[in-house]
Amino acid sequence: MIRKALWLSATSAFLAAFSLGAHAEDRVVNVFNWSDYIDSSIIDDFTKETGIKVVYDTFDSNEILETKLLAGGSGYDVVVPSGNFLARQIQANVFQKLDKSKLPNISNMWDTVMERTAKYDPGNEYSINYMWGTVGIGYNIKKVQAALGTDKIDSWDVFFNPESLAKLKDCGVYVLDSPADIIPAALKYLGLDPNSTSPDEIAKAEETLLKVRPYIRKFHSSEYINALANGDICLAVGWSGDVFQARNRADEAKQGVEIGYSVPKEGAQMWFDQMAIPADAPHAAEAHEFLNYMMKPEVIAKSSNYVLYANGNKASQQFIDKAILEDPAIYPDAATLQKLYTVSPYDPKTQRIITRTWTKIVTGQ
Ligand code: N2P
Repeated sequence: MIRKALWLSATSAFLAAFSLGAHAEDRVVNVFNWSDYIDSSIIDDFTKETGIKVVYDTFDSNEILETKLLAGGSGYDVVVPSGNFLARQIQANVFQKLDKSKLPNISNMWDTVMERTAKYDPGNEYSINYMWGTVGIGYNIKKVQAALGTDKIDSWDVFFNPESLAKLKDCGVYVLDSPADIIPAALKYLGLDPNSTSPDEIAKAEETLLKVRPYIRKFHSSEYINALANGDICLAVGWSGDVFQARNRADEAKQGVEIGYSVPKEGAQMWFDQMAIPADAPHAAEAHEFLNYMMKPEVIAKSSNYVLYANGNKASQQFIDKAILEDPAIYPDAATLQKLYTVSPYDPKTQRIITRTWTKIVTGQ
């Protein structure tokens, strides 16, 4: 009897020690972020510094992220929706309020950006800005020159005018598979409100896109980086930093491919990608540590230097490469800011129209 009790207590001591050890090793944070959106050394450094393992997974569409979040039980601890999607996800109780006492580095954030993101997340209670950028036109300078007789692209007309896009068909055109990015651009091109919820106006955007549809090779939201860099396509409607990454990859490959990026004069969308913690995150404490780490000025500057997007951290600017900080297509100057608009979340009825419209455009019927 005594021997058995001794054995039992030894076993439970062993189990306790073991589970303690396992617990320490077990510290994990599951991060779901956009593709081509981080310098991976940041992840390694975070693990070295905190002992928290990062399981890092990527997506290239707000719709994919939203489907997972609304289903619940995604297992993710940190996700990065764009502001217009975040806003309605907050309404749907998808996120937990951030515990600001665990986020002292929030003092490094930039009030100008926080004022803008408060439009989606009032008081910035649920989210922290990761990066922000624009939707514009990435292009192969030489191929566009050869096809159009000019390499000066400053208007959406190059894309939305069927006569112009027809000339680029053979060298290849890719477009973001993202209705909330492309339909507002079409509305803006037509001189309409990019936030229009009028079915008639959305129908006009649809008509405009269907006219250029025959000249679009692919709708995809991440493949255009390599396609531009390799010279496989001559134009992509895409996100600013992705186009700049394509430019850098092309420069490194030294095959003579030169990539340009245009913020069209009619206006371009400015978006904000926000880090947030799902309400049912299994590792909320680790998620807060991750967010706080990402708000270290040197860390987030390293990310911007790599992904070529501006971030919402004011204190990081002293660590950002001068060429990036002074590039108005990345950190917009007053003249560029004038051209930028933001989008609001779609209400459920408009969302249904947008989804239907987008299916027609992508399938071309
Ligand atoms: C990263 C693209 C993120 C911008 N590749 C879209 N919000």
